[in-house]
Amino acid sequence: MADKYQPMPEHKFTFGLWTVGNIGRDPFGEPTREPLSPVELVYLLSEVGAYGVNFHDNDLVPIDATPAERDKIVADFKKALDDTGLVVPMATTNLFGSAVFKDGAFTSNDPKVRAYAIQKTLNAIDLGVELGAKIYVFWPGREGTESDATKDPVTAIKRNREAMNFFCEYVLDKGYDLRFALEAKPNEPRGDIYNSTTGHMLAFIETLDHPELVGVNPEVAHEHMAGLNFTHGVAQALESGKLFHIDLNDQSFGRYDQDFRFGMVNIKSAFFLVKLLEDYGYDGSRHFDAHAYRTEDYEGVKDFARGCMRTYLILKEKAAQWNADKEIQALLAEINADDGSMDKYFGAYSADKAQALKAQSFDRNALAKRGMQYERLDQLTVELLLGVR
Ligand code: GCO
Ligand code: MN
Ligand code: MN
Repeated sequence: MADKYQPMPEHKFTFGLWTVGNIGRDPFGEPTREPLSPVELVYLLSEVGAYGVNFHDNDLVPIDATPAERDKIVADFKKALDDTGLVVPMATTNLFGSAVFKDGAFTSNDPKVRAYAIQKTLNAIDLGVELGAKIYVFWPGREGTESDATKDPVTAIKRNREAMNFFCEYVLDKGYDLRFALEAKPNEPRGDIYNSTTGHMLAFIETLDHPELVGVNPEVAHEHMAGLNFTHGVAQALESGKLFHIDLNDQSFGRYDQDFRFGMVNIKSAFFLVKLLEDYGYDGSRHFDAHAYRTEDYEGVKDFARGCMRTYLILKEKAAQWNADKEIQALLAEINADDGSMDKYFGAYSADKAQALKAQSFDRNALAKRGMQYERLDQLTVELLLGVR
């Protein structure tokens, strides 16, 4: 559809090789699509108008590839990037697929597995940097337990920290222009995963040796799986300068990990998310970590990818419309009315200020009587989203 909702490079829409390359396998059924090669996926992404492509080390280079095979694969991939103009803004490590990671990677109880996981990540960082990645994601998919009899959670935190500190030093030592983004998920594939929400990750980052190199990669589905308000988590990351990357998709509350097309389930929460990102000038990738329904062929995969970007752009337009809507803005001005009489009590603490505030009298009952008009405001928002404003 040639209209104003066409993806452009400045929108920074990216997809993982594993997203459009998802072959429709689920725990109950066999794949429904033939695999495409990384090069074919680059051309598919170029056709739908994506800006960039991200990958796990083994999405691109099979885990058992020889060095010569690796070099050939990387060369072919680079050629496809050159041909299409696609870039690689982010890379990551697969620390969950191989059976060796059945008890986790950096938090595994087996020191040889922990060392192997660190080695694998060092190589994967080199690969990502070679292809131009500036953001490196850590998703602790297997860093968790089914039973807490099996692993000490404090030890797990320490192992995780030690690994992250090691990678920060590695990047500094190598002079790489690379920052890390930690992605939380509450469960799946482990019964419970450590650092289960974006909030946990933000707190963990502050305990690292180089917190300035590390931010977060929040994902819609993961916070919704935990029953949380995703926009609030993203706002916390953004406000503290830690929103390095974002995984957009959709998910019904209380379900398994669905990875649906962005905006497919909850348009209103997707709207407030897009509005937040656009209002506050988030300038990182808009990465879609989702996949097409298992019912689709590759034409359906393209419909899926186009749909993610198109919905984002429509919601971006709706956010601008909301910000320009006179009735909504007048209502907001009324809701936030401020005669300045309380200014003297806000801001930095002083003993005099505290003293004065304690002496101020408030008519609590009168204050409580004020109607906030939020019903009207939300209804106006719903009508705008439904296209009748
Ligand atoms: C999931 C995760 C992953 C990660 C990916 C990049 O639920 O499986 O979202 O898709 O985002 O491994 O680190
Ligand atoms: Mn996910
Ligand atoms: Mn993700």
